[in-house]
Amino acid sequence: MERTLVLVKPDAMQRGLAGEIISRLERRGLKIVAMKLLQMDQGLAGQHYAVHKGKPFYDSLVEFITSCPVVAVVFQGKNAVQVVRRTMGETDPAKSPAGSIRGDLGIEVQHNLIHGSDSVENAAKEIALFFSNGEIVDYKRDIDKWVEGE
Ligand code: DAT
Ligand code: MG
Repeated sequence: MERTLVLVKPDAMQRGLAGEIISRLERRGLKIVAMKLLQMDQGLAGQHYAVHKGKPFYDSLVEFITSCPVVAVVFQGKNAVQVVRRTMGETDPAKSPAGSIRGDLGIEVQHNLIHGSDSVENAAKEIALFFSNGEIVDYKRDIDKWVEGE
């Protein structure tokens, strides 16, 4: 089953929105298979945001993501990557549809509340940055057949 990495970003932590954000994804039917609170350091931020190195917003992005603890979650489910991306909304909250996490809770591009992997390939890489294999716990839920089908 597909997995994806979600980070509840510092702005959401400061605003007390971790529960709201995780809850929206959980209610969608996605299953939490790993979760931790951690403070990202420069090294981890550099690896996580490697594709953005050299962009004008990179330094400010790293400063922001390392500014306070984040909650890292691995969500598992059918089409987990796409489902999380659609539930998040667009990168810029101002352009995100109402009903999405960013569209309902944000207003500005850097403070966009949540990270979600953008492909299955990147999800695997990002999950490995934040979690060891032993920290990811797969399990069956009684409701899985109602959420995912047989
Ligand atoms: P996403 O988080 O939607 O995958 P991304 O991977 O393109 O977006 O960018 C990573 C983060 O960098 C994004 O969540 C917020 C920040 N960012 C992106 N574009 C930006 C911009 N034009 N100005 C400031 N911050 C930006
Ligand atoms: Mg991205």
